[in-house]
Amino acid sequence: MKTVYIALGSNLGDRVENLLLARERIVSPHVRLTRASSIYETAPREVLDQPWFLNQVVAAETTLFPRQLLARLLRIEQEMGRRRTMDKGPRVIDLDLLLFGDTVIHAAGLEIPHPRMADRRFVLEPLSELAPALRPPRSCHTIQELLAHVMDQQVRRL
Ligand code: PH2
Ligand code: MG
Ligand code: MG
Repeated sequence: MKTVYIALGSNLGDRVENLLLARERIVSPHVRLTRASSIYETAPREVLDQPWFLNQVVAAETTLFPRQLLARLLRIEQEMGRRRTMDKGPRVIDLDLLLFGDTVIHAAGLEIPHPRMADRRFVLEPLSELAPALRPPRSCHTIQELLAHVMDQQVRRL
């Protein structure tokens, strides 16, 4: 059994409903959601010319392997109508695997810890609600410490 953290994001359609539906779908006999952060409205990063996002982070316990959980998340994105058109562009739902216990993976299509999480307040702010003192594997900083460096990015708690 591993403790994992998953980031949810949506900036198209009914964003609150999309997060809710995704959380419901993540749950299975092999994935138990244990905690959910608040929902944050966040300014788009990287691709700036797109609607504001709602972002949230959930903690889960799973017996799945990382690849199995990733496949499950990608499938939920597809079933919820996500079409991959523009990289980092607008989407109904985005489900990113942030951390998988102490596991480190650098493979095509799967990097854990998530390679950009440390630069993103829209991830660190909700994650810090659940695990402020957590130190990602191979990082010398806690989530709370990482968050202190990205406070210029615009987010507001719903
Ligand atoms: N996701 C991205 C790119 N930019 N910006 C915000 N605020 N929230 C996101 O979830 C997000 C983003 C690519 O996954
Ligand atoms: Mg993403
Ligand atoms: Mg993604």
